[in-house]
Amino acid sequence: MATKLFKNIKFYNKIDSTNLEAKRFIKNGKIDCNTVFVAKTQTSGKGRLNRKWISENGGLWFSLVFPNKNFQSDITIFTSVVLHKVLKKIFPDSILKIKWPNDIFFHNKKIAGILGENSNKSSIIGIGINLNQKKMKKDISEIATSFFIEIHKKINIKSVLRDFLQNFEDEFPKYIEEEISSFIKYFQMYDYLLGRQISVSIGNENWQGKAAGISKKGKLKVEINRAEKRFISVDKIDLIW
Ligand code: BT5
Repeated sequence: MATKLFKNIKFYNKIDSTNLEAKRFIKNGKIDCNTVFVAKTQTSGKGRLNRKWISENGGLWFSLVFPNKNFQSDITIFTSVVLHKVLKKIFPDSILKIKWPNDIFFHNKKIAGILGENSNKSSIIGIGINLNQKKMKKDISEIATSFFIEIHKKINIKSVLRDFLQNFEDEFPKYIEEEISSFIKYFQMYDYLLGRQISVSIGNENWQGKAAGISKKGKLKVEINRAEKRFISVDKIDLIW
């Protein structure tokens, strides 16, 4: 399972959160190469802004850890492009879109999410994919789905991880050399928000307008009263139906 880029893979049956475990390893100086932490279940999975990430058996929950490396926030966009490519290859007929900056959507439901964090001069990219769960927990069943729910096929979780790590490794040099600009075209083909009326929130502030794609630097473009506003990171994006 290890690759040239990810030399060390650590498996857990149950852990609070693979991102938290990665942070503990970094803090204690126990990591000296790029490492992947994978868990079958997480008891305290994290979303962005400390939101809860439900991580039951059947999903793929893992974190990529790059010691002594600080990525920019567009690493989550790069990761969502890689993840989309991998999932699209495995499920060629499914309608998968990327919701800026860190979600994969199946029709109108979230099927995967990404959490990028910098900690102690290191980078952690946490990835959660709903694969074989037969149903989603009640509190997220309206907004989330799994591949099993959608296509009624059991998926080999380890082979999804293997594919993902290999694809990440293959595309990574391009990201390092050219940053996110060379992935914009791909992103735009599968942009979930493009052309939709959206509401963007940061803290107590809120903007409403039409999603107009992403910039060369990976910022979200929103058309508000005929002017364009660009966002580098936001707390929440909702569709206005
Ligand atoms: C994310 O946050 O989408 C980032 C998710 C990252 C999870 C991975 S799993 C491995 C690693 N270890 C961790 O502890 N985390 C990472 P955000 O955009 O803030 O979305 C969070 C929101 O998604 C929640 O508030 C729920 O509404 C919804 N949600 C929770 N669990 C979900 C699930 N399993 N599938 C889809 N949506 C979910």
